[in-house]
Amino acid sequence: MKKETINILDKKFETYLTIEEIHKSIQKIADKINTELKGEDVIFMGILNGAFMFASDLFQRINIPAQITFLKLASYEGTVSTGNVKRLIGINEDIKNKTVVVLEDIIDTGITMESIIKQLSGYEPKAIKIATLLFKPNSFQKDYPIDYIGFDIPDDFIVGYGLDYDGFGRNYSDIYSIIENKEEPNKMTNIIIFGPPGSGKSTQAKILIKKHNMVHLSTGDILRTEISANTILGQEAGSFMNHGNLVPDEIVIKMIEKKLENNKGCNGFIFDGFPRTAAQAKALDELFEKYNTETSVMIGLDVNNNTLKERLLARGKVEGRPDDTAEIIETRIKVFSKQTAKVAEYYKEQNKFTQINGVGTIDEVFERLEKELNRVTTV
Ligand code: B4P
Repeated sequence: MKKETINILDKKFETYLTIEEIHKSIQKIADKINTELKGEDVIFMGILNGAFMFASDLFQRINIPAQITFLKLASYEGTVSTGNVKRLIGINEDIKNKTVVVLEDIIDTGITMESIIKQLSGYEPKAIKIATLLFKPNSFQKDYPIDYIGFDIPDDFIVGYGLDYDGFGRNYSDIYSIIENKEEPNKMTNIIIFGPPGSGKSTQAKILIKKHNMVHLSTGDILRTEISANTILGQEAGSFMNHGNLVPDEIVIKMIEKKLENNKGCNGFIFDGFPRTAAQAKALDELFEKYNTETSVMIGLDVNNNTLKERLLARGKVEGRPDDTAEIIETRIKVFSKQTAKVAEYYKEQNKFTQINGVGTIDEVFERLEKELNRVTTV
């Protein structure tokens, strides 16, 4: 995603969610509501001012009979101080026995929403559901359920798409997060070597780390070490690997999380064999965000299937790896095209994917790899 910077009053913000991402997420919420609340007497209640854009975009996607109204929170006047709790105004409709869906742009501590629920309960609706476009899990202090969430977000201050900074910024269709006081991004270079089994990922990664002072993370190697040490993780992973299948995401992601934690502050990582699924790619982005860094580039090695099979069968003869047999190699190549190839799309969308020809001698391929990396990164 290309980040755009905007100024609102004295603050600077950068793109956080684009309108396309927002609409995609709202469509998912609408699909869920259309299914779950079918046959119910439904009334949507948008909380002003922030939720007006969300309410409008969501309501357009609702295809079950439903009403919509808007409510505002106002401070109590002339009475004792009530802290942050505000009075709900604008409930003109009879909501008795109806299913109310409260629409909020953002929920953080959850205190305001708790007060809304309490006040609405007095009108005896059949049920109260909550839909919020944005949710701050780290700030949330309450324990009531939130039925529909567009995005979980960190504690940053955000504007746009109905959200404001001192009354301004609501008109932007994208959502922006504040950049003031944010740390400078970590100067790490993080490279993902990508390709089918036998394309030379490990082979090239091993040469690359000799030349650059970076940390090599090969999920295949880490898993094989666990297997030979006969750890619980190894026993579990072995049953998948020996059949040529992928090890479940949660195992691999936890493993990577631990490695990143142990190598905080290094110059950068070279990943080979990871990420292999969209879930792993997403998890890596989230982990990197925690360390204030990001993927620099994914570089693909393009090799035809016959060459892949020849290389892996040759390695099978020499090293005797249990997954380097003709039948398991076929499975691994199929697993790659079915489950892993699409990971490249994830990085293409971020403009971070590039590819080189992976056929040739190891040195020839390395030369191409170095040239491409020099072109697109600072290694
Ligand atoms: P990996 O260890 O990643 O094994 P691989 O895909 O076969 O590639 P590798 O990197 O070892 O081999 P390379 O292409 O360098 O994965 C093994 C298994 O672990 C997976 O099937 C899966 O079960 C599990 N797994 C790993 N990561 C996972 C994840 N993230 N999620 C879920 N499961 C995961 O080299 C192959 C051979 O070709 C070598 O012998 C090499 O010498 C040779 N070679 C390389 N380049 C050559 C060249 N240019 N010319 C001639 N030979 C070459």
